[in-house]
Amino acid sequence: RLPTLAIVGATGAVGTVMLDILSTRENVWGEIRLIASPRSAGKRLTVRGEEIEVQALAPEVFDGVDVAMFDVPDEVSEQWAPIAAERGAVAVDNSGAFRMDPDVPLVVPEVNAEQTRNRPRGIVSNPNCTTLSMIVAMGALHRAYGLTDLVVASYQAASGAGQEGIDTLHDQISKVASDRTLGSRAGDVRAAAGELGPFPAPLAMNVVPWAGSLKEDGYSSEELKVRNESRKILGLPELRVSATCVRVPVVTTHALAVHATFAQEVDAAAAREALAAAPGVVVQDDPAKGEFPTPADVVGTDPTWVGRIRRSLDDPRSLDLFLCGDNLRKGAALNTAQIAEVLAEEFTRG
Ligand code: 11C
Repeated sequence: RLPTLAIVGATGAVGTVMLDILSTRENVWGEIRLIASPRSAGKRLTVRGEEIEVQALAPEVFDGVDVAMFDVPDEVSEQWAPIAAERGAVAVDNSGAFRMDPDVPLVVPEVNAEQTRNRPRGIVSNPNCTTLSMIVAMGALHRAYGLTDLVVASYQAASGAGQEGIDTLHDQISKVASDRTLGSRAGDVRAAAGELGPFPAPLAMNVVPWAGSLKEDGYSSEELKVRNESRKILGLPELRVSATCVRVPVVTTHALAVHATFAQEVDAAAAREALAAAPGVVVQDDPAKGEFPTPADVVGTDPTWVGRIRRSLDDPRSLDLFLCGDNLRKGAALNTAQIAEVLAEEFTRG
């Protein structure tokens, strides 16, 4: 029997990408159930070429389910992932609710797939999209050289803030697009852009050095997630991480500028080779030809793209690089699907 899968949050921004991903990857699933809030129940959505009616979230929908994916806000996961686990499913959760729980593995299959088996609560967590947009490449470099320090600046897309983020960016762009005087006086973009939506400042014609909520010492929740999750996934509890998370006017695909320091000296050409050989990583690094990854070229693809790979001029143990990853695919739905496939194989093989 092929395992039964439930997708909770099937109608959201990540859920929509999940249906596309499940329709294009090798099929390892028997029944697929689509679950959402009562507001969306009754809608019909297509997955694997088959129309399925969305059911309202309730304990019974998990009966007989082997794997339940959650693409919902933290508080919904917090309440419902344990209910799915009680009913016998393994929950694969894409929220921040359980990531740092010592009894919940935080899994990126290219880096630590073996952790999937270590799930005393019946829950496996999927990392934050910003961490995920660099961690496959950083895992490959860590295996080659032994990572000790990470300094990260993110350039995060609006869709990290969900459909509301996407809609806000498009609305603002249409409001500012026709006025060619904008951008020359403080406040003129803010006055023209209209509603801020989920962002604390206008995103059109701007960059905003903020994502998430305010935490201790002035850091944002997003910056602490990059630090804590990188440590947990790489198994490096002492890794020194410094992150500044910034929102940019891109719809989808997060980018990151990374300064990584290692236990041993590094060589840019060898690092390029190690990255090119790593599953899930593509190197695009020929600046003389204008070749480097950009969100506009990467969106809709699965791998982590890496370019601008340089050995630091001031430290032979450090590399500077620029990475791009689709935050809704590898950053969310694809990684969740990959974790679920590891579980499906476990159930099918026994
Ligand atoms: C953003 N990375 O771009 C966030 C969204 O912990 O899963 C995902 C938040 C999370 O705003």
